[in-house]
Amino acid sequence: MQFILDLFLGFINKFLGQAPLLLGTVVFIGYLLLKRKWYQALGGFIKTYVGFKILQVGTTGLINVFKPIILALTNKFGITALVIDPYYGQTSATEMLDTVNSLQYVGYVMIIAFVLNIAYVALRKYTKIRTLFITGHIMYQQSAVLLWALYWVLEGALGVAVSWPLIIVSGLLIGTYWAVASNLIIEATNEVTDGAGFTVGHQQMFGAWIAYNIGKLFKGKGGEVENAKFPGWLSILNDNIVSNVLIMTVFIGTIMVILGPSTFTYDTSKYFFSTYIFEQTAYFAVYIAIIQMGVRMFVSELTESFQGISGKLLPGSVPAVDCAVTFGFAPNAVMFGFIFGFFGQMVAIATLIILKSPILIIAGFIALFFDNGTMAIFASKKGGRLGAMIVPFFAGIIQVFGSAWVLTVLVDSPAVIGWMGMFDWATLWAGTTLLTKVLGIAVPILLIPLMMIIPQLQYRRHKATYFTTMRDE
Ligand code: ASC
Repeated sequence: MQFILDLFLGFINKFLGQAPLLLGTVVFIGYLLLKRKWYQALGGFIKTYVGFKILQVGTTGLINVFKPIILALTNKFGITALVIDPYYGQTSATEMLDTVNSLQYVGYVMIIAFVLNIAYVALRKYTKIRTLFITGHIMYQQSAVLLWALYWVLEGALGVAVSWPLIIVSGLLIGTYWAVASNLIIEATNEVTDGAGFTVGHQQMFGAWIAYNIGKLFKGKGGEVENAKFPGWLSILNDNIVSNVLIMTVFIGTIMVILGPSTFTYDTSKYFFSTYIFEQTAYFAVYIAIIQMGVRMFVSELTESFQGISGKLLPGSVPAVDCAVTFGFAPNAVMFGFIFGFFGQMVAIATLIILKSPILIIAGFIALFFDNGTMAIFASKKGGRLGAMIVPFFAGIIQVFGSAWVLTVLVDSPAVIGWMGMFDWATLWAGTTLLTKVLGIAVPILLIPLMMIIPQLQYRRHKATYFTTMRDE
């Protein structure tokens, strides 16, 4: 009896308790349910496992280059510098959860959320939800960051693994957000994309909805966005690697210069201080590229096995996909978003420095480009150039202040190097985390039925055409 119990517990801890093995198993079972051959299922298992391991090489690397710089800054000036970028948020989350042997629960949160989203669509007569969130890397990222944030403010002091009630609440909450927010933005996305038949499933869905509605206020007042001319060199910012290195060189490079060469140990026979700085800042892009490669590898397996299943269950649901899919419809607006969001973030960061905030925010490429780019597209649909300038500018300010605020309660968790920074995360999720710290788990629990009111209100406004956006009806 004892032997069987040990075997069972061993399986739970050493197999299902290990994130890459757990996710690999999910993919394996998914493929078998889809009636793939056993060797294809095995291939999926291996790709998922290896992808996850590659991801971990990237997150460890990112922490290793960044932590010494933050520590030096803290020791010298008592300031903690943190980056607002999804991969820094994700890395903080997974590394922290790993210290309490809870990394695998991110997979559970994601599965609970996805199953809930499927159930909402299946029951659409009652829930009024038409959309299925399928942006896999964002699903993983958000599951990880929400679990970390709620765990840290509710249970972190105990130093033990994440509790089951919290895993379940986090899953139900994030799944409700995926469904409700992507459903909210369907009509606006249809307008922005000339009816391309998808909606946005990303990190600024409420932000894009707000941007679209604020844009209406400027209707007819601003010029056209798409006939604006930009200088050619701006196009280099479209490249992830180039922009990551440039932004980090500006921000981290400045910090390293202020700290001075004596703070760092490097081989002076091989480096000038400047080339050492450039190597360090280039490493940020290196590790982000590695993280993205790993995530893409396991997420593409997960989505294939998930989607096969959901596709069979839910023909015609509207897919919620990456915000970048909208960029082709308004490329100039994206540039407006990047530039004015950058100005907004600079104003906010300067304010933090002037006010001697103990938390210094470092701008990250993804929030600047993808978040503000998306909001500029939605704002400019009705609001033209004026919308595309004003909305991202204020969004930039909010991204910095909201993130700095939530980081005040997360900064003591081990391995923290940043927060998402994306609009919904600097507002809704920052607020949820802060309120949960004060009022407890009732906050995330109550948020679930509260969010479910939104699709009901939407449905009331145009009952006759509401479901015709579904592609099978
Ligand atoms: C994110 C994230 C990315 C980008 C990408 C934009 O939030 O994690 O990799 O935005 O989805 O296309």
